[in-house]
Amino acid sequence: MKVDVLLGLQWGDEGKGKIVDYLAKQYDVVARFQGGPNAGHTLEFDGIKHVLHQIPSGIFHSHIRNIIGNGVVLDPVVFRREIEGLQKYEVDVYKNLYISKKAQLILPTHRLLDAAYERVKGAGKIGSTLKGIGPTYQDKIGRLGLRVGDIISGRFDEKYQNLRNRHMQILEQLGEKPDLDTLEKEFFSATDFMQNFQFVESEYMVNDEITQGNRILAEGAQGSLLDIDFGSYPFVTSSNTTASGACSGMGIAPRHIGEVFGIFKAYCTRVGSGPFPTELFDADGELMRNVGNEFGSTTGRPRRCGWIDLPALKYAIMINGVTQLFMMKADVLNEFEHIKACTHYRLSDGTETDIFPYELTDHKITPVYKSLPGWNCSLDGLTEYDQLPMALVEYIAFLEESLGVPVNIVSTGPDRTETIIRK
Ligand code: 2SA
Ligand code: MG
Repeated sequence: MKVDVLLGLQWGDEGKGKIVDYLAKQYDVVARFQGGPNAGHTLEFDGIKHVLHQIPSGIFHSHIRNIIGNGVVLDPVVFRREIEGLQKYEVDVYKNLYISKKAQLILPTHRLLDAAYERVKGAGKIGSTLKGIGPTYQDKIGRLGLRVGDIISGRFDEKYQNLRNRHMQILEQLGEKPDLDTLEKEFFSATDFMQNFQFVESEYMVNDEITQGNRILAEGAQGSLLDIDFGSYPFVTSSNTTASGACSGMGIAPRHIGEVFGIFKAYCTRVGSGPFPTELFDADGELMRNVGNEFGSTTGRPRRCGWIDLPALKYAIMINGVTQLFMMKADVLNEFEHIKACTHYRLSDGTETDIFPYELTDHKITPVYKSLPGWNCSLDGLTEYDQLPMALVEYIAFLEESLGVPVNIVSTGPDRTETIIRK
């Protein structure tokens, strides 16, 4: 059996959580392979909205084994809070959740460093979620990090003190003298709590599942344009959010990858700083934000909104090898007379390109738009693709032609049931 990968193709918040939850019935395993508590995956069913940060979105299905892979950076304190939040829902987290021993731990001082680095950057700040993601991956690559397996190594305290002291020196250089007492109590109580869970060699587990013919879904977090290598650097997150991250973040070989599902919104959003060529600063952008409830599900920050960006999408499709597209939040555009799609960028020297530029910020990029008629009606209650309004079908046909990949799912609302499969 192959491992299918599900990824966001924009700057995150495309609706990955909803689709993982929707597709979960077809899988035996759901695994996260990168990111950490910066993610906010929203699932809605039975009138309740759930937001998951580090726990895979298959957790509400009792038949699914959920794995937090080695590529994840895990904050024990956030983990504990998430588990406690799930306890009222009859979710068997002790049985169905597995944590890689090789996942990196986010320390309280990683969070403090994240904030300090952002402060020092001033106007050039990344707009980080301040969850400690960047500093934790820095320590991973710097070969300094602590891993989940260290919690039970017998030398956890010593390893913790070494890294914490190092962090305190840096914080001091940056003019900070934090009091860690409360934070550390909370941290150690959370790492104790974590010991109730199954720590595994997740690479063995995943490969055994493959050998046994079980179906695995790798759940990406953030979006392709936030990828550390291919995103709008330096305004990116610190992990590989693209398909190759699923191999390194779970320990599976490229030949085991099957379908690559690319999730995108019918428009585009971004939270945090950095270039966003199709961003709207007018009433249209405001309408998208309000109708689409475009506020960060981790931080509550208002998300920047704009039209769909085809050069950026094509780039993400290429990097990921996307085999199927899923279009999310079509209903958010119900009220628009016209829908715009950016087909090219016009650069400051007047040339037009559909290549995603090396430095988006170096150019004064003007998006070149194609305008299409809006559908201007509600999508409530529609369950079949052939019930969709003609203008929406034409918008999808235009996207497929431009992007060269079929759109196989259209989401018409946040609830599990508001999902149309194209047969
Ligand atoms: P970080 O925290 O170091 O990874 O931030 C670096 C950049 O990555 C962006 N980023 C995100 N963008 C969209 N959604 C994310 N998750 C949350 C959500 C965000 C929230 O689902 O809404 O609640 O604000 C996410 N996580 C990281 C971030 O904005 C920086 O631009
Ligand atoms: Mg999100």
